[in-house]
Amino acid sequence: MDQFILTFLKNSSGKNFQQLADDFLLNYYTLVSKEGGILSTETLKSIHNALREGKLNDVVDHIKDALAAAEDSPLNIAVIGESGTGKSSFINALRGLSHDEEESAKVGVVETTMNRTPYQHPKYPKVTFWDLPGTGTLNFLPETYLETVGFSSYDFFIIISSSRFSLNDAILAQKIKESGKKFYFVRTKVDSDLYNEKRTKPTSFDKERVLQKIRDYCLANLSEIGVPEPWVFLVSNFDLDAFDFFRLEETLLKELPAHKRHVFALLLPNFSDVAIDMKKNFLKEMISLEAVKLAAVSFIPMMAFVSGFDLSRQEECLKAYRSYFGLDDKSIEEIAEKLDTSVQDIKGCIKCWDFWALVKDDSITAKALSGAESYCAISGGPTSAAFQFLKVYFLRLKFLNTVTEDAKILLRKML
Ligand SMILES: Nc1nc2c(ncn2[C@@H]2O[C@H](COP(=O)(O)OP(=O)(O)O)[C@@H](O)[C@H]2O)c(=O)[nH]1
Ligand SMILES: [Mg+2]
Repeated sequence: MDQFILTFLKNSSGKNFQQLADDFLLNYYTLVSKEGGILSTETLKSIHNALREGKLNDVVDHIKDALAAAEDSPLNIAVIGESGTGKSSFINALRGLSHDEEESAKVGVVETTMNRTPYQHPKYPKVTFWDLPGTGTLNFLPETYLETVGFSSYDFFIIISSSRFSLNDAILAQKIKESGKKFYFVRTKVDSDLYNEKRTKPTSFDKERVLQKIRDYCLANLSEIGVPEPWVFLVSNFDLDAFDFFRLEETLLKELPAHKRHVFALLLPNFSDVAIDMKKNFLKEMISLEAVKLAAVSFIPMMAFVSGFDLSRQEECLKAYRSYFGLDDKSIEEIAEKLDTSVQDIKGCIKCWDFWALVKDDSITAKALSGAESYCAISGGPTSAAFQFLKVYFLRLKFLNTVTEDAKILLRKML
């Protein structure tokens, strides 16, 4: 998006809005991954139209609304399954918590409650996982189950089993579908199936064949009980990087409404380079859209542009990025403990803790200055405002790149 923003700034009067609008679309598509970004097709169309017609006020409003919706959307995820299937473990894995942490869902506890239990995400209070009782109880009444658990409040449902899915699961899936919501089948404990298979058939053991067998079995089981075109994801709650966990995340991202994708992407655990990059893409999109918005604002008379380069806000931003990628104080302490080394040692291998080194990067200043100069040569506006805005933009991209590179470094150390 860099080039688009600089070009946008360069052509003030005599702007070719048609060209800008088309370039915006092209740039946007290269920015977001195939799962889509935070702009819905309709919003994207509205921004494109507003740009084409040179209605910069509308461009600003559409982007502002989209950014606010992405940041403020609550997400409620329902997890249904019998006791013992790995629901609590699955919820903890998604919340990035190990089982022994205080806020984690208790693992290995046989539930007696018929009620739903909420688990808030420790970093994103708008995200709640709901542990819902399984369908295997005598009290399960498909007609009233969804009403009882308050189905309308969930964004989607995950139905978990560590063996066969039951007829009740199929009935429930059908009801969920009728209510217009999405459901996904997750088959847990795949690691232990592999382990058992290897122990019993050490010579003929073939990992891929065993996985295929489990997958085929689940699909046959689901279609036998009447779920049309079932989707099932094989996971191990102990090893998210293995099996279908990432595919599950990609699918959920793709199927969520655009404004909910950002918060879902942020909560994804950093278990692999691709998972880190996926999260990074969403943050990059936020930075870029904010910059496009400000570029548009800069051409609107009387509209407040940027008010100085606020260091403490940049520091807050870096801190937030560190937290998103598990590089905050608490996480670093945990990593140091796991690796049996000191916090200092860990911080010494990464760059994202040196705020001043990042802020003082001369290449950022040079890029911002050159962009601002060409803007001001044409618009006659104050160089300083454009410079500050571009500096923040390039700096945030730099923060993001640094934090994600660091996250990958530590991930490799942990493996
Ligand atoms: N091998 C393996 N064990 C798991 C997995 N998920 C959960 N478990 C174990 O299964 C047991 C029940 O897990 P829990 O999360 O309490 O299930 P819940 O009753 O459905 O909440 C515990 O001993 C977990 O450690 C998994 O993916 N693989
Ligand atoms: Mg449980």
